[in-house]
Amino acid sequence: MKRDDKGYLTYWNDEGKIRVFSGIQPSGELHIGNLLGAISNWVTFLDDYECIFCIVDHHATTIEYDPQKMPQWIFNAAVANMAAGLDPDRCTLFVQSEVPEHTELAWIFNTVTPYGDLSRMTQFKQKSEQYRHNVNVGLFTYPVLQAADILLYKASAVPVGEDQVQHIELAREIARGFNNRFGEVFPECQAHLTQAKRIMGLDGKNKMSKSLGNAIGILEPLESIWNKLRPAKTDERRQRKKDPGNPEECNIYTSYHCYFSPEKDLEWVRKGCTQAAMGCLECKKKLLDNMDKLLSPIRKKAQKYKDDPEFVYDVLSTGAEKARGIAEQVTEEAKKVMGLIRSS
Ligand code: AQP
Repeated sequence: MKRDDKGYLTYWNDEGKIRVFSGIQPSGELHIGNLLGAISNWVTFLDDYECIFCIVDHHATTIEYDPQKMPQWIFNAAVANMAAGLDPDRCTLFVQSEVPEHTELAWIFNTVTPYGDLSRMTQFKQKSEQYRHNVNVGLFTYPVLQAADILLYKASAVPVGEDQVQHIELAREIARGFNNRFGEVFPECQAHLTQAKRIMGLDGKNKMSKSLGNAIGILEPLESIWNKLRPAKTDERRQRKKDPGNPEECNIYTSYHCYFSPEKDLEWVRKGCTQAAMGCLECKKKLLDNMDKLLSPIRKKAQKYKDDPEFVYDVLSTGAEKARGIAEQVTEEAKKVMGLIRSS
């Protein structure tokens, strides 16, 4: 390990590549926020980095869920990730609970994480409000497990959406805490954001989230997307068709940017909206067309994977085996410096 040009302790593998790690929860159908804020960004790392991506099922159990549905969510998450461009030949894709070292390292990190740091985490505050009837310890220590997920692979680069930046900063502090106390084992990981770092939900108020009922699924049929988009909130000034609106304050217009809409479409909305020359429904229909251009190739690819579940499970097993190979070595290294394994 050595310091990068920004001064962060960084790990390069034997081929001189930086390791990338990121995870996604199988807590429901993956949505456009996950696609544009995370997966599309992950794909850009495939060629130049050693990439490890994980379906983090232990994280998804920190909220109430239906155990009957979990296997399907996990399968669907794998399908959506691969269909969105995570080529299994160019990355490691696996399920977190198939590599037990994640939870072992999380316990180790619990002992070097200050309680005060964890209680400052915004996501914990939000989730403990959202799930008042089930504020479990796992929800509180979620960022410690996340630090273990990343550092178990000595990953230095972590592509995430904006909501996760605070957790990645904490993971870096945990690495420093461990290294200072026991010796240099873990890199100082850094978050890498996409342009679409916070996709808003259809309510126009909150970030798009699986659990807030404001999301559009990556694999959702077009008709169902339209049923959600049609009543979605627009700029309040455009309550009546003849009132001019302010596109910059409209969630529908700002969403246009996310679907790689051509400049001519943006211009069409700006003009039509400010001059009250078109209705919100017309604007939403064009948005639906643009969404379909982005999503229909992904849906087609996903169908192929759904028709071949054996292939999907094979990718996940191979991924878990590869991940375990690294995870076992790094855990052993950490335990040795902690005096938990005799160093021969
Ligand atoms: N709306 C979003 N905009 C941009 N990025 C997003 N991400 C999630 N929502 C948005 C990014 O997707 C990655 C995986 O997220 P996750 O599924 O593990 O957890 P999450 O952020 O908690 O997603 P949800 O949908 O909000 O899940 P629930 O409702 O179950 O809590 C992360 O990199 C995240 O930043």
